[in-house]
Amino acid sequence: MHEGVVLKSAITICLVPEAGRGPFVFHGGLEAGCRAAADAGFDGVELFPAGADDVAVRTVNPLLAAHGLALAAIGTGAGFVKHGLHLVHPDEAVRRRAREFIASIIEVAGDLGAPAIIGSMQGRTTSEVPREAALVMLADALGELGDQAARRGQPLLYEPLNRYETDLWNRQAEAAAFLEAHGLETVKLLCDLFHMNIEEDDVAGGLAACGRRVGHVHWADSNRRAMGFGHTDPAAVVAALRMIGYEGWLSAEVYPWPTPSEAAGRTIASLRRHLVA
Ligand code: LER
Ligand code: MN
Repeated sequence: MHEGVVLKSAITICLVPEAGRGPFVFHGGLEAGCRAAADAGFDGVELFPAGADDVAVRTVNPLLAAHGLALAAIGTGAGFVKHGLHLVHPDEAVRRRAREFIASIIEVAGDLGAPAIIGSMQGRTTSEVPREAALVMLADALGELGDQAARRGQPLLYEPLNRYETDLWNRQAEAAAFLEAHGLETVKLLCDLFHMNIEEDDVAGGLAACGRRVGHVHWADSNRRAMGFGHTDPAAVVAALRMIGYEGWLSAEVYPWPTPSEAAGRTIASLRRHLVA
């Protein structure tokens, strides 16, 4: 869909009933999601599975091949949504299970040639684990899990979230500086335009400031609807991504509003308009 450019289009498929109201376009199973993604013209899909043992993940390859799709990334957030796990939890046993949950998805994702995402699994501070201690835990976990991902030939994607979802890192450049300071070379940033609209002074400027650290983009408008239904300026975003030489996915992590197919169509329309020079 975008000859001559190296940005690729993806759309989200959620396989977790507990996240049925989450910002994912397709919720009706893997097969239907892949078919709809291909019909709408996407290059790939991003999956939000129940875990590494989710049978859908184990059987995704033939479906991808049948529909001419690639796998963009796999989310790990079901560990938080379904099991209450996160990486800075006060209970050491819960933190360990959080790492194990993510590690198992990194392995499956590695088999499938895709990166894993740490978004809500980063967690947030508590009275028992204040921010300074939480950041030590986060750096340690990102180091170990990032090295595991690198052994599978993939980056680990770390996603700053808006202030209502985490108080660890909300802004891209600050997260990039944290990764630099800890020598976390195997970790890349997932820049979600919805979170950035809340937290950054300037969305395009926030992307430009992160340069080679940008590893994945969630292509969402300011209101978490498909690009074109809010007030983000996609042209400025694409210009910033081209300026830093980003070569990767623009993945629609948006509400299925007003319908999944209209969200998909609006997303593809925004990409065609801004990616094809
Ligand atoms: C995950 O990619 C994300 O952006 C979160 O806001 C979902 O809760
Ligand atoms: Mn996101």
